[in-house]
Amino acid sequence: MMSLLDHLFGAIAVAGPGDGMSLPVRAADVAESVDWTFNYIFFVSVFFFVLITALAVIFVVKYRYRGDRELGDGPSHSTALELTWTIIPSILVVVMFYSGFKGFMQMNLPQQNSYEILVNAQKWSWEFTYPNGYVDKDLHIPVDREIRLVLSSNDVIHSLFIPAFRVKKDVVPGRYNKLWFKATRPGTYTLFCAEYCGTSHSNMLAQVVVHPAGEFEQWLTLASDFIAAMPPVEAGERVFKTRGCTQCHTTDGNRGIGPTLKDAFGHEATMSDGSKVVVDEDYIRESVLDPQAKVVQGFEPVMPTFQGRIKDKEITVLIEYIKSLSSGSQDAAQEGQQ
Ligand code: HEC
Ligand SMILES: [Cu+2]
Repeated sequence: MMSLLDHLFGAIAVAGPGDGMSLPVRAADVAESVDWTFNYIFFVSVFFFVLITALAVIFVVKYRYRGDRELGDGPSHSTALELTWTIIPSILVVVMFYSGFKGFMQMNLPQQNSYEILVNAQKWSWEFTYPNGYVDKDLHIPVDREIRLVLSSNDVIHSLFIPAFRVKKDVVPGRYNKLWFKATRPGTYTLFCAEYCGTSHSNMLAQVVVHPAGEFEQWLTLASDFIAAMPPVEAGERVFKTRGCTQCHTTDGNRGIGPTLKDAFGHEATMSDGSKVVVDEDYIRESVLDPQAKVVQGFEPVMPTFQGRIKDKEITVLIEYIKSLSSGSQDAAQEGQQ
């Protein structure tokens, strides 16, 4: 019983994380007005549901058929009653409209001086490009600052949904949708794709990391320099993860949407036309920039091109990482050098 009540009244919980079961934590400025509107509509609906159902039951019992009786003249008209049931619901729905419209405008009117991050969606990962050109698979933002996301898609319609911020926007190929919000609570939240977009739709997740005041710039500087700061294999692993390669390629020998990259380097792969190719530096580079040039036998040509979206030095460390996944990778590496 307690948990049922929790569930019902979770909707009106005002305070911090874990307080309400029905609605997630509120972590952005627009969340409050969204929740207010939601709760208002919810409780108005509950009130009328209970009232109307109860009256219906009472009337069914009270005025049930009890044999033929003389029916007197019932009341025909009551101005007071009709005014009441017209005016009160009108006020209730006008309040609904007002609060909904206010929240809508808050979300959709451009804000000044916002921090802009480009978002690119593709089957089945997200890419966030920061003003300095750094690209990450997760969304990092500073707290208490207006953020403007510019959304584009490489393939089908996706939808960017951050429940904790109460924002959701379609990501449509061929146009740029925009989204504004201001995060109010540092922490880590989940970003979902909310538009069914194919096989791995349910894995199309990203983290939203809201950095406390002052820490965001630090994070961005560190993150942007990682290739210089890390050994190539580690940097490559990071590129592999942040660029969404893991959505389709495993490194443990299991087949994914694409072939596993374990032991791929230095070995022969068979293409869809029957030809054989040795996986070396140039082949990996070509696979990343022009994946459809050679398609591995037994796989669909679904790998997106990274042409124009990945820097040469990122490809270089990626190659080092893929090399490190092969046993005897040293020999293979040397072969590749010749
Ligand atoms: C949407 C799924 C998908 C993503 C994302 C993806 N790939 Fe692929 N990849 C494939 C498929 C499918 C193939 C096999 C068909 C082909 O060759 O195009 C493939 C083939 C390859 C090959 C050739 C493998 C072999 O054994 O011959 C390499 C190398 C490769 N991908 C590297 C990458 C890298 C690096 C990334 C990230 C930058 C990446 N892929 C991202 C699906 C994907
Ligand atoms: Cu999607």
